[in-house]
Amino acid sequence: MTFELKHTDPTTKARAGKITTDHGTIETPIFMPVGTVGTVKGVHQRELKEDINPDIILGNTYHLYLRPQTDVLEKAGGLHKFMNWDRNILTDSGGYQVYSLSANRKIKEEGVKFKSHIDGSYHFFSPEGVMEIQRAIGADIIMAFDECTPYPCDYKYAKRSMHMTHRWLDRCINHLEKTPLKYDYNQAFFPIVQGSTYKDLRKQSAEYIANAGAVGNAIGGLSVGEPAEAMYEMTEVVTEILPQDKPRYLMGVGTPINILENIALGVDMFDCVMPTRNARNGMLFTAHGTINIKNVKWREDFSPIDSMGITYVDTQYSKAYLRHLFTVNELLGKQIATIHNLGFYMWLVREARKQILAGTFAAWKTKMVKQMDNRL
Ligand code: PRF
Repeated sequence: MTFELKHTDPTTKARAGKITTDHGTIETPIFMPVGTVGTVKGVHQRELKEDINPDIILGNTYHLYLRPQTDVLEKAGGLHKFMNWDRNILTDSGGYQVYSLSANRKIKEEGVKFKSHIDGSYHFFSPEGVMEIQRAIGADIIMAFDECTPYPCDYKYAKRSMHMTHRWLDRCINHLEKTPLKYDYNQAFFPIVQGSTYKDLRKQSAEYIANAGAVGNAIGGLSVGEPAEAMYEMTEVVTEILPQDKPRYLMGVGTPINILENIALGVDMFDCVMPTRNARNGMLFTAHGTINIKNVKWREDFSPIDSMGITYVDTQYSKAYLRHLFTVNELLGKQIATIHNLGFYMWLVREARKQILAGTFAAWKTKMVKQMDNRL
């Protein structure tokens, strides 16, 4: 994997770059649609490629390990072949998904014992095991096994957890060196900064992660309930330390506004379930704010879903029709809303890139943040 920094914004810390892997190029800043179990929910691979057109999507080790299970993915020749997706894939390590199980897991130095959310069976994830699973899934970018601390988190726990995440990182790196690639393309490995909302811990963690000398770095443990200001403050501390010449991935973030603010702080990669999950609940993101399409106010609004027309659904269907589909709980409603939201998120990061390259990012960001902070 290579990363080429094309331009850094003179007034903010926003960057435009280009990642190249064996599955193609990724223009940054980028948003990665979430395809947890090997599908971006409700979207055909053909629509994903032709209408939404992301350079990279995300999968989850935790879910894929439980179903269809690692051996099936290996027999298929990896996740790309299994799901018929020939562009980039990144897999999260399971560190966050296991943490979300709260009552059903036990974290120890050796690893995490957890109870499956599917059948209640017990499983164990270690840094070593997770590297092997990610080799078998075969994503282009694979993530370190970490502990994502909750918010709030007391200082003592955050510090202890951060040090364990660092020790787990060393174990991931050692084990990866001994674990050969399974397919005929390379895999890049990203370590993850933790440290909760404590500046000194974030600084320490960023230094440790930078020292690992990986081809890209991630920031975890944010967007877990802390105020947005705390998130931005932590991102800023970390991006000051992480190397300039490597991509930076802020995990699980966020709203369109969060994304623009973090791009301004020097983040290059994002993923979040928000555009897809909220779409299935009838929430639409637009350049002028959010829409609850289930609201009665759209009952007789025959105007297009979004006059910007980023994806074909925006102009092919009216708000009244989409509201109707949600009212009668038709599958197509969720599909249309998902394509719309992903189209909008992709537009947002592509437009951010254009504005960075044109030197107009700061003013555009201010305008967009104000504009998107509305309920229509
Ligand atoms: N760690 C991992 N995945 C993640 C996170 C993390 O801290 C987050 C936090 N927002 C989202 N996804 N491994």
